[in-house]
Amino acid sequence: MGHKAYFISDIHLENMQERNGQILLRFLHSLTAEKEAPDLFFLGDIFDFWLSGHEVFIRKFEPLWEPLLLLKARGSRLVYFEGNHDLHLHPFWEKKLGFEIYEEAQYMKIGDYAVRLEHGDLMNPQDIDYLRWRAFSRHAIIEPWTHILPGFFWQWVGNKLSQKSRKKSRTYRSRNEEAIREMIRVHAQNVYQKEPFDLIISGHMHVKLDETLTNLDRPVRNINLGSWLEQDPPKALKIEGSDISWIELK
Ligand SMILES: [Mn+2]
Repeated sequence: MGHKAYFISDIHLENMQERNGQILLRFLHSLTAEKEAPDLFFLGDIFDFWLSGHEVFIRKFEPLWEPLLLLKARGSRLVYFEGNHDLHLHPFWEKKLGFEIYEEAQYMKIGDYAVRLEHGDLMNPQDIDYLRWRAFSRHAIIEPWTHILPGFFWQWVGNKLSQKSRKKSRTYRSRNEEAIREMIRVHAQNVYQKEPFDLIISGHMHVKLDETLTNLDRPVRNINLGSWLEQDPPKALKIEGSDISWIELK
């Protein structure tokens, strides 16, 4: 079979000691042991908070760098779509680890498929508060301050923000799972009309979804990766040639 690519998102990792930190580390080490180095796609919100290239984050998640550097050295393509909890990643993730960084949706040929990839934080046009925060945090005037102001300050801001959003979104999700699925579906159909694809992969919504849309001019696979916070065991998506499958991680 062909070259392999793996996709994960929405781990919302707070430190390396928690269960998902250990699972992520084991997963990365297992990839370094594969015969042909696979490609790896992070679809955002891997960390509960990461901003710029501050030491405080680099030190906190230090065990991850060895397997990632090894993958890069072995020829893996490493791709990171920024989420709403991990942003302005260039200083460390691009410069030190060799990731390609994207802030917006991209189209890529992966395996046998034309794939649209995105974090998914623009799927809900009604989320006005979030869209304002996105515009603010990505504003050209604000961005330099994310690099200049010290990391411990941003870590404090990040903790405050994610406590708030976690509480709000957990209740919201449990009450609205079917509505969220419909939102992911409607988004896929809308963006398909602008530029078609065989497969769309998103994260952010924390509702795992894998379905085929049959109301477009070809069958289109619509996947949301869900979140490791709500999966036991957590899963990674794998594409190899024409094969699309889920891998359980332990
Ligand atoms: Mn998100």
